[in-house]
Amino acid sequence: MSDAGPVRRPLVMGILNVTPDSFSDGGEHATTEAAVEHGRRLVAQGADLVDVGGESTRPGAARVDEAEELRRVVPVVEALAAEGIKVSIDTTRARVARACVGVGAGIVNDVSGGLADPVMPGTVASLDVPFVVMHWRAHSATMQNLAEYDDVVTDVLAELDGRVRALVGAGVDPARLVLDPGIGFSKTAEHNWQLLAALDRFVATGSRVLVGASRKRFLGSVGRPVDPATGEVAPHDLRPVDARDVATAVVSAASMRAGAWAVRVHDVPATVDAFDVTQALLTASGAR
Ligand code: PMM
Repeated sequence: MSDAGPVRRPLVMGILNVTPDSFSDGGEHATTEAAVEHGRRLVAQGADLVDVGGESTRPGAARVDEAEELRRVVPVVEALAAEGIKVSIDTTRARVARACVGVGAGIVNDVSGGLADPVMPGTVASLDVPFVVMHWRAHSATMQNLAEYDDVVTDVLAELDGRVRALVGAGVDPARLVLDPGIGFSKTAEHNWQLLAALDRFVATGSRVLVGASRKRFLGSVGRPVDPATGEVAPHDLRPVDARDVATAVVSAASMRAGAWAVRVHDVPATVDAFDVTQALLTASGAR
């Protein structure tokens, strides 16, 4: 046994999507209440922070307008923050980021890394909160047409480095930046696996690293029969979305071993379990 101290566990970021398909039964107030209640549950289950988002980024998804996004997320962020819960706001819009930080959000999580809204870099500089810079090439409607790389790990690292330079140039403190390889965004399943296998290269940049693989499609195709005609798993053969949490937890364990700062997940208990097991193993092996 070593006395080097406890193994570092990544933070657990619980996902709270405030979109009509997630909490849609009642009117506006009922939706807000249900979302806040779900946020509380995520924290009770072990989430360190709750990531509130009002716009779906599923491949092919259409955009929502800004007023609607604000209407969805601001009351939820405000209510959770008022209870002392740490909240990040998942948005590509500077005005949404500013409004949510104004009511208590402590992190801005931008899947476009500040590319989608030209005002975002300057806004983040003035808000002075941590900013998640995810690798992104285009909005959801077209992003899967852009899944082409010479070497996905090298290319994603280089494109993220470009974003970091632009953000720092706009006045953002580099210590505030968190890098995210953007699993599932303009990526094939093979690209996602290559990125996950190379997380240590992202960690080696010295920045904090966030991993968001939870329930994504590539986890639905693991171990499923490949259609010989297309070389892919047919949509009806994919593991259903709610049956991808064990696979997600395995990715969480791998992310911990690679030194990730945080993982973004829907099912918090499975990831907490995965971290407990990984911690026990690493402690027994004397690794830190
Ligand atoms: N993925 C989604 C949404 N937001 N944010 C970060 N930083 N990283 C991600 O991988 C990410 C994200 C899409 O997933 P969802 O629709 O299941 O929330």
